[in-house]
Amino acid sequence: MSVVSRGFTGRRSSGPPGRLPPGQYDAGAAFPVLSAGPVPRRHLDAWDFTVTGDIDDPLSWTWARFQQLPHQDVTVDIHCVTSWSKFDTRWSGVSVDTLLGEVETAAEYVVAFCDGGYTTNLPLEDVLDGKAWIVDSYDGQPLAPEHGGPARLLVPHLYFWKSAKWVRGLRLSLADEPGFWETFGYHNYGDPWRNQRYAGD
Ligand SMILES: Nc1nc2c(c(=O)[nH]1)N[C@H]1C(S)=C(S)[C@@H](COP(=O)(O)O)O[C@H]1N2
Ligand SMILES: [Mo]
Repeated sequence: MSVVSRGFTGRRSSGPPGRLPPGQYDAGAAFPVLSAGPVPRRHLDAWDFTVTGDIDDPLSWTWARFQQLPHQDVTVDIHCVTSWSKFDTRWSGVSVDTLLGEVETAAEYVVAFCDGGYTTNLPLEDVLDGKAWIVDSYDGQPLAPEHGGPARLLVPHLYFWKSAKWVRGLRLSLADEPGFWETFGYHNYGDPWRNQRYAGD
């Protein structure tokens, strides 16, 4: 139920109440594509996913092995810093908990790295406890290349630039190292509910 009329609030308040972070609008059925460069194409035979950095023995999964890992269906809202949000996006993928389950590390941060060179940094705890996935399917279909296929990171509680497309691994580190957009003035953490768009927000 809404007390203010649609005409007064406009598109920014469309969608279920309480689901739109400050300054965001509901993109509805649209799913914009935002990429800093061309779409990298990698044959699945040449794909692997690696956990490296502060870890005694780096871990690596081929595409075939990755497919054998338990997948979860995830339905979440996503929030891009350019101000569109999208409700109830449906993904399937492997929880980062599954990938890091056996890992012993003193690291407190991770950097996601990708084909094409994109990186983004996150506190380790923000990719654990059911908060992040490596997804390889969207809306029941293999993840499209423009949206990060064959696989991307999905971290829905942070702005969508943290959800690295074409992801190839996570580097565990003791120190926080800003990634691509974080180096260019975007917020280091990026909580949409706290409007953390740019450094200093
Ligand atoms: N590798 C890579 N991942 C990326 C990006 C990128 O340019 N390269 N853009 C980020 C940004 S700013 C956003 S908003 C989302 C966009 O994802 P989409 O194109 O599937 O909507 O991907 C994020 N992940
Ligand atoms: Mo973005």
